[in-house]
Amino acid sequence: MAANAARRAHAIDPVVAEAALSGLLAARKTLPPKLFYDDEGCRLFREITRLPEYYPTRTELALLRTVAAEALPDLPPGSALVEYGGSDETKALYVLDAIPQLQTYVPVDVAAGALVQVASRLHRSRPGLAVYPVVADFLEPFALPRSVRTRPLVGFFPGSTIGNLDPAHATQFLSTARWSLSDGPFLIGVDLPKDAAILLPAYDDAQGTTAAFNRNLLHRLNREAGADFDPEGFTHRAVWNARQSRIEMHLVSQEPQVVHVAGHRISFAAGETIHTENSYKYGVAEFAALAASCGWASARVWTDAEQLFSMHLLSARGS
Ligand code: AVJ
Repeated sequence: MAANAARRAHAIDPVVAEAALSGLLAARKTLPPKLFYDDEGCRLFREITRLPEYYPTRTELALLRTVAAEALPDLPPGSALVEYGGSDETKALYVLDAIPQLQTYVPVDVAAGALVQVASRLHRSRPGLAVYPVVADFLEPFALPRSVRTRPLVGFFPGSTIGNLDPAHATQFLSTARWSLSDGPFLIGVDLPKDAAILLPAYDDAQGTTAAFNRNLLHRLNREAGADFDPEGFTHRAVWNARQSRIEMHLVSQEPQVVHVAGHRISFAAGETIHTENSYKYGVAEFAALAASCGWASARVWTDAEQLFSMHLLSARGS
């Protein structure tokens, strides 16, 4: 039994190892942000959303009250809400509770454990709601359950998660989503560019929760990818890259060190970084132009009074 337990503790998840290695073996080291969201990462992210410095979640929630009441008055009954990255139903409930034509909810996420919890919570709190969780990387094309495919669909992508994609991949995502949603309307939350004095603390909070969230990547690779990182040998760094209108997160190696990941030897110079996340910020006109290049019209846009965050209602052009 002890031997089994030991073997389990060192088991390598090939999907995680492969996702990590493709970035760590490159000349400029990166890790994909989707690796943030294991159980501990999801917990730390929820903690981030409650930080005083992290304005996006609370601003978007306030915005959603208005958006949900105004956005989709003519939606046909029997429509389904498809949420990209639906590992937490809080935001979707604003929409579902305000729009009675939506009796079906399809959260799509890679975090299978979180989806199980979403489904069981909703089963208790909204017994009339049909929930069809889909475990998938929503950046790739995925199949919707048969019983959902025939319904009118509404897309929902809150949180400015689209900011994780560089503009080329965002374009690809928006084009694919138009097809997955069969040209149904798409509500999407987009963080706005703003003063670095607001942006930087949001990604480098006083409590160190964002630093812990960033470092959890290394703990996760130790747990799941046969790695031997010393997570304390790396520090969290957030940078506002104004030219590319994005926040970057990095893990900075504090000294020269050698790390092993799934049998590969990876060496770090002192000060060398692993680039772990981009969070692109788009102005209203800028995002409307990006959407337009993918066949979407920004039919309506809501922003808060301080111009911190935006929500676009996209509708397929020519439909
Ligand atoms: C979930 C991608 C929208 O970019 O603000 C929060 C993730 N990273 N703090 C963001 C995140 C650091 C978040 N998104």
